[in-house]
This record gives sequence, structure tokens and C-alpha cells, in this order.
Amino acid sequence: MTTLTLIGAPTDVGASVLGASMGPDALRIAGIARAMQARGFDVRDQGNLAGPGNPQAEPASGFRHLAEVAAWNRAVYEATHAALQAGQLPLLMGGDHCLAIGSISAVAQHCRARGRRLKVLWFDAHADANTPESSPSGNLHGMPVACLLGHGPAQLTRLAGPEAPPALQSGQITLIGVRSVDATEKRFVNEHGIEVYDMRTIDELGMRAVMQAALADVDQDTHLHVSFDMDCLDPSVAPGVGTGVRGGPTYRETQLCMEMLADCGALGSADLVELNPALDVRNQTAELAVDLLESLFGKSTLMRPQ
Ligand code: 4U7
Ligand code: MN
Ligand code: MN
Ligand code: MN
Repeated sequence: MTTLTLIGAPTDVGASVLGASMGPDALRIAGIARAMQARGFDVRDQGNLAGPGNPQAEPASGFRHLAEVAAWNRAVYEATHAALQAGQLPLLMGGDHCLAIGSISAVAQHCRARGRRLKVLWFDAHADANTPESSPSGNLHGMPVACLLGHGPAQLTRLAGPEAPPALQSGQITLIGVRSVDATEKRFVNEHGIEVYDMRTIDELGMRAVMQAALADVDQDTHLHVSFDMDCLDPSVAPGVGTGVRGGPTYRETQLCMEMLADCGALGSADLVELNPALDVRNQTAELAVDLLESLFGKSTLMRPQ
């Protein structure tokens, strides 16, 4: 029986809208542990990591709260790495999306030590590929993709150690659901040749073809990491997010993504981030997140499994 480790990181230091810090408890209240037990996991809820409070400061030299973001990411890195070393499947409950720097750096270090291929699928309305020079906001939840590729401050690009290479090469990450990108981010994504399935592409090809393409190079020897920003979904179905953008995938399209990910059988770790209970209505976005996670971990509505 696989142990699924729930890691709570209750912070919004990477964002300017407050509230993602309540994400872990909203997911617990929506029944995440019971739902994952029902999927056949031995579930261990580690509780919440500890870290600095939100100083609500203005950006300094291009970043808001760099020291606090670094402290939270070190804690996420250590907890994720320990879970992987113990043979467990870590599920990070955010918190804002800056925390994926810590979780994915740990997954990358773990895979590197074992010679395993790593592939990251990044579900998001945004590209999260700003650098401090390009960011219009200074918010670090808009920079994790760039940091993971080695572009950012050393406190965030070298979590695995001073000599460690960037967590990811650009061919290891695919962005899905993108529809709000700053001009400088567009340049970064295109110059690095990052694979992107933006909403226009999803509209034209359909979600099934997009997911088939995104998963084409994933095999049984691949460790697949899913980093899921709840603002990927259309805000009409997921209102509890801090930076919603209209025109996202529907409930059914997102369920199909999750079911296809489950079918591929390569999932090794995941982040569920950017859930903002302060902006939600009756915890529906947390309930939706749990519903999607059930599909990600194998719940199916198929009458006759293929
Ligand atoms: B999220 C933004 F300018 N690009 O950098 C920025 F539009 O993790 C938004 O995807 C970032 O929610 C959104 O601040 C970060 C902005
Ligand atoms: Mn994001
Ligand atoms: Mn986003
Ligand atoms: Mn580069």
C-alpha cells in the first residue's frame, strides 16, 4: 500500500492577495484525507509546516518577501524530500504557488540521485515565468517556473545545495491552461522553448488531444509531478482563487485531464496550490479540488474500465 503524505504549507507570502494561507485547512475540511483513503492509500497528514508570517511589505529589489518565501520553500523542500526518500507520495497543500519551487526542487534532487526521468505538468492560467527584472508585481508566485529553470535568486534556485544544477531543464516542463501572460514572460517561455498548451490550443485541439500530446513522452520509468494551480479552472467553477482569469477549462475538461493523468500511471508527486478560502463560497473550490484529486488518484466514472 502506498503512503500518501499530506504536507500543509499555510502561507501566502508569495502573493499580494491574502488568503491562500488557509488552503490546507480548507482541503482538510473538504475531506481530503478520507477521499485519499478511499482511493486505497495509507494517508499520513503531517500537519502544517511552520514558517514566518506575512509582513505585507512592498517589493524590495524586485521581490516581495524574498526572505520569507525562501524560508517556506526550505521547509517544503525538506518535507518533500524526506517523504520521497521514505518511499511515500508527497502531496503539497498550498499555500501560494511559490511553494512549488521547494517541492519540485526536492523531486528533482530525488530523481537525479536515482537516475529517474522527471516530467512536470504545470496547470495554470498563468505562465509563472517572471524574473525579478520582468515581474510587474514582485510577487514570487509569478516566478516559480523561471526559478526552477535556474533564473532567480540563489536562495530559491539552489535549494538542493550551492553546487546543485537548476531543478529542471526547459524540456521537462509543460504548461497547460495558460491565458494570462506578461509580454516578458512570453519571451522567456518562447526563448527557452517551453512546451505550452494555451487556451487557444485547448479550444482548437480539444483537451483529449492536448493531454495525449503532453503525456506522449511519459513512460513507466518517468516520475510525473503535477503542479496544479486552482486558477487554471474557469472562475465560474473555481471562484476561491486570488488571481482568477476568465476563459479557463470547464469542470468536465479538467476531470478528463485528471483521469488521463491517472491512466498514465506515472504520478509520483503533486502540488495543489492557490486555493483561497477567503474568496470562496461555502468551501466549494476546496470541495472541487478534492473531487479533482480523487480523479487524479484513480477514481473513474467509466462504466467499463478500458
Ligand atoms: B500564479 C502575474 F502580473 N503574472 O507575475 C505576476 F499578472 O501562481 C500574475 O499563477 C502571477 O497564481 C500569478 O504577478 C501567479 C501578473
Ligand atoms: Mn501559478
Ligand atoms: Mn495562476
Ligand atoms: Mn535559461
